[in-house]
Amino acid sequence: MKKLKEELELFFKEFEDDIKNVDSLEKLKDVEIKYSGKRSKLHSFLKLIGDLKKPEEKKEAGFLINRTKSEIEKKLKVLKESCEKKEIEKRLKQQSIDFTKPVFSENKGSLHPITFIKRDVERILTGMSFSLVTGPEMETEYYNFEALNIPPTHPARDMQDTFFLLNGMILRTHTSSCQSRTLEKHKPPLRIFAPGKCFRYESIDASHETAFYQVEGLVVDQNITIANLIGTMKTLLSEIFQREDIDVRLRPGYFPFVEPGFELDIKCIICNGKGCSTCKHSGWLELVPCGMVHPNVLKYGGIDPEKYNGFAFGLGLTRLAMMRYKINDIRLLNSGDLRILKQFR
Ligand code: FA5
Repeated sequence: MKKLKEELELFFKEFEDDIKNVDSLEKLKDVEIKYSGKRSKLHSFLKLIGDLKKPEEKKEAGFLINRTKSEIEKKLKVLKESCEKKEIEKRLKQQSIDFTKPVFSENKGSLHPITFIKRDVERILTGMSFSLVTGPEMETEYYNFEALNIPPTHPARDMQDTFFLLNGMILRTHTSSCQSRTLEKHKPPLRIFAPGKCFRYESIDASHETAFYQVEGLVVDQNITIANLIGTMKTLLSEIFQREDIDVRLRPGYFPFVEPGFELDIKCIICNGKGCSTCKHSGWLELVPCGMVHPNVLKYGGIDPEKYNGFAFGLGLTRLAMMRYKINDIRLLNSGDLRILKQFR
C-alpha cells in the first residue's frame, strides 16, 4: 500500500508539472488524455484494485486512487475554464472593430434610371427658359379634369381609369393637372414644366404600370404657333437622345384640353426608320402627346383666349427611360431587383 501511495504521489506531481505548461485548449486535451483518459496511468491504478485480495486493502487503495482522480479532475476543470476564457479573449482581440475607421462600402447605392432621365429633362428644359412647377399627387377632380375642359359627365374621363379616394379626392391621372393650377395662379407670358408621378387603375403589362412618371410642358403667350411646338419638341428630344437629326411627325390625337391635339412620333432611333421590333416595324415611335391649348382651359384659368394662346405636351418619362436604356419591360423598373438597377451607376 505504501508503494501505491508513493506511486500516486509521483503520478500527481508529474501531473502538476505538466499542467504548468498548459495555456491552450489544445494542450489541455493532451494532458486530459494522459492523466484521466481510458488509457491513462490512472486507469491502470484503478485496475489494480481488482488484483488485491483483502477487502480493507481494496478499500484503502480505492480511497487513495479516487482521491487522486478527483483532485486531477478538479484541477482539469479549473484549467479548462481559464483556457476557454483565454481563447475567447484572443479571438475578440483578433476581431476587434475600429469604429473610427472610414467606411468604404462595396455596396454603394445608385440613382434610379428614371431619376437620371428626370434630371436630364429638368436640366434641358430649364436651359430653354422653362420654369419648374410642382403639383400634388392627391388631386381634386376639378384640377385633374374639369379645369382641363373635361366636365363630370364627359366620356373623356373614361380614357384615364382613376383611383378615387375615400376623402373625395383622386390620385392625379396625369401631370396636366399642373397646367390648370399654374394658369389659375400665374399670368402669361409663361413657360413651365412639371415632372411627377401619375396613377391609373390599369391592368399592368410590359408597357403599363399603375404608377408612372410624366413631364408636363406648357407655354402660353401671344401668337404661338404649331411651328413653335414642333421646334421645342425637336430641340428637347435631340438633347435627350444626344442626336441632332431627330425627325418628328404629328398625327391627330384627341385630348379635350388641346385643340388641335397631336400624337408626336419620332423616327425610330434604334433602326433609323427602317423598322424594328422596338418601333413595331413602323419606323416611328409614339412619344409625346401634345397640342395647342384649348381656349376653354385658358378661360378656366382666367386668361383671355382672344389675346393669348399656347401649346402643351405630356412626355411619358417612364417610357422615355425604357427607350433610352433599352429596357423592354416597365415592371423591371419598380421590381427592386438590384441586378437591373446596378447597371445604371
Ligand atoms: C396624357 O396623360 C395627357 N395628359 C398628355 C397631354 C399633355 C396631351 C398635354 C396633350 C397636352 P396619355 O394618357 O397619352 O396622355 O399619357 C401620356 C404618356 O404617359 C403616354 O404617352 C405614356 O408614355 C405615359 N403613360 C400613360 N399611361 C401609362 C401607364 N399606365 N404606364 C406607363 N406610362 C404611361
